[in-house]
Amino acid sequence: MLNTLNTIGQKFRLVGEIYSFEAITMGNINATYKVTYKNPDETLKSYLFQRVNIHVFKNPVQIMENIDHVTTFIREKNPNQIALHFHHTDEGLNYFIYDENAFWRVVNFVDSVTFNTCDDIRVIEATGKAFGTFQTQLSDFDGTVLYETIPNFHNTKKRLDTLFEHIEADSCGRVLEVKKEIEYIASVREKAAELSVMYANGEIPKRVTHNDTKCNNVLFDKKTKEPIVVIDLDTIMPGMSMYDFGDAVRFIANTSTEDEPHLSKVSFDTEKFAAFAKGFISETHKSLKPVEIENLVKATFSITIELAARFLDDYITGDKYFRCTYPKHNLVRTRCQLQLAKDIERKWDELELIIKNIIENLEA
Ligand code: GN1
Ligand code: MG
Repeated sequence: MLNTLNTIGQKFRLVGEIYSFEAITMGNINATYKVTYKNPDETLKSYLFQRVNIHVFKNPVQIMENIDHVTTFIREKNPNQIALHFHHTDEGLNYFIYDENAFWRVVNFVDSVTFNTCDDIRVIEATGKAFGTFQTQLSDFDGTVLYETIPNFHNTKKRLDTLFEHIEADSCGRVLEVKKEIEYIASVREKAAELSVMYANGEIPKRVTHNDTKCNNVLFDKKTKEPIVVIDLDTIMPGMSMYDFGDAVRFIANTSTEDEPHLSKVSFDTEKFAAFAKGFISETHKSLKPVEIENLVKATFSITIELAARFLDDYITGDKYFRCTYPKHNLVRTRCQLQLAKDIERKWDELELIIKNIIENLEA
């Protein structure tokens, strides 16, 4: 590994010598290493080396172009804000293809802390603000220059159709085991797909969205716990604003982790939901249309079902997409998301009321 990292570092013209490196296990798709260099003057500087998963991102060059467009835009608009800094090779590229299959990129390491679960209401509200600000910063960005790097990424209807096709095929013989899960998904299939159908029909505005708004995609200052920068820009594409909201709360308002095997620990925390919503809506409400605000709860439910469907689809087709650390990892993830979706369904009216109150307070 050290040899590979050395070659990559040279390609990106990093100075000094590798002092230490470690694998970062967060993230279900790409492989990431924190690599620390000793500069000629003995000081240390760290970078993140990332090998992009080209099975998932079929055209990684397009991703890097998207990232370049978006980070340049944000940097020019907010010169004082910390932005992601990707390194370039001698050829002026922000990626390097090593051997045939390895697509590498290098970004400066930002000393910070991230949260996989979070109980601090203040931090949750700040996360909402960070993703809301991110979206408003891009509200005048020309989304037509962006590639749709994973087509239909958050097309819930298509995701569900694909799942049911794969259930029909049952290529790994795992369908019988997940009958109950399939029954529940089938019972909410139409409701969960509704917003994606409206979006396809042009009834919901097309925004430039992040599309992976887990709270661990925000870096926080270690001391102040204030957000520093939104990261993981791999899936920036045109999309629905409310899905960014929904994806964030399905993660941050879960009382447990995304792959909690003990379902009794999994529920949807309305207080955390309220805190995130307050932060997000305070930043975005001026630019959002009524149809986007009115469907925030439905979006939360829909994307939770969508992710359950994606995990289940991966499980019944042989675990080829998401990184699994044990054999039934995708099934555990599916069950956890379904538990959460059921709880969101139960609390639906209460959640709508929370949104209503936030809007009323902002208008008052
Ligand atoms: C994947 O690898 P990571 O954590 O950035 C996935 C997201 C899922 C997420 C679930 C490109 O993101 O869509 O919501 O796992 N990214 C891709 O944890 O599929
Ligand atoms: Mg991601």
